[in-house]
Amino acid sequence: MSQPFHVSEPVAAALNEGRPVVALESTIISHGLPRPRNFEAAQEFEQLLLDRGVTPATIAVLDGVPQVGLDAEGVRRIADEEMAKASVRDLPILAAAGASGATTVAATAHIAALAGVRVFATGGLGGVHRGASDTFDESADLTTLAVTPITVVSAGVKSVLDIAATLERLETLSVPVVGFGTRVFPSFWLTESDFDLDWSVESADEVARIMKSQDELGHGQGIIVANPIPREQQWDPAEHDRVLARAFTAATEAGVHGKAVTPFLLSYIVEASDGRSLEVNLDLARNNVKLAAEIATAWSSLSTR
Ligand code: PSU
Ligand code: MN
Repeated sequence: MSQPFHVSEPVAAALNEGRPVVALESTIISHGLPRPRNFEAAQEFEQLLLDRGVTPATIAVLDGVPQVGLDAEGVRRIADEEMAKASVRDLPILAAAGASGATTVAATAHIAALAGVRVFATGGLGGVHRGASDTFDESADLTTLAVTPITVVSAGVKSVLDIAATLERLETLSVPVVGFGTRVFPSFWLTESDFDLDWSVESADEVARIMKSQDELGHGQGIIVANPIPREQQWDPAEHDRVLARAFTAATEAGVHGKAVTPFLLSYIVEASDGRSLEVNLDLARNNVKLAAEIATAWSSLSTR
């Protein structure tokens, strides 16, 4: 029977030979970054991996088929076309309709795991939104990582979220969270949040060993590696706080809800900061891609030994 998803030739070869592969999401390209920087970013993230001997597997649904690894035309499509923001629940609907979608962290993780990809780099995970006790708005990124064996490198979660509630939910869902070189959970544009982590790791090898132990002892959940942006690259905290306060007011006034909330806040914040938040967003994403390359390389040596 043919597979319900398509694995590109370079990704299939790398997986077969046990060489390192890193998954990349497409919602950040399609709905998280403005054009034309989004296209440059998508190409750059892939190139950062290639430069490190790692095969990129950018994931998206094109014409109904989940793709694991895009060719140049596929990368152009996720950057240029208007396509749906697709979480896990949207996948069968897009497939049946033959429609395209940019995959969130949740959908990317799900498809990557189906194909056997074990490491994934993103900017920031989704999480529990502020006010969730009224709106119930919690990203499916969290519940998906509870049942999906993939290691996600992320600069924590966006400070527009309720970080404390997000960490509590990850505890309930039994998703391990380790800080890379830190015991303080990062907050996306900022190196630190107000919240501490129980565990930190100092090397990519250590992450690979946790992955191996989890395969033996875990219940098939993911692992979050929280990778803070270096302090000298973080956004100015005072401007960050000012702009976020305005973004919340704007979102309330515009009445946005559901899956439109995250793209609305991100694009508002880019505009209101004159693009300064965008530069930090790109820096932290590059930083995560580079660390994911190291982890995938360590994983490939450990698992083929
Ligand atoms: N964080 C970013 N940029 C993004 C996202 C997160 O810095 O574009 C995207 C990711 O794809 C994540 C999604 O999975 O937002 C979460 O959306 P929601 O809150 O609707 O689940
Ligand atoms: Mn939501």
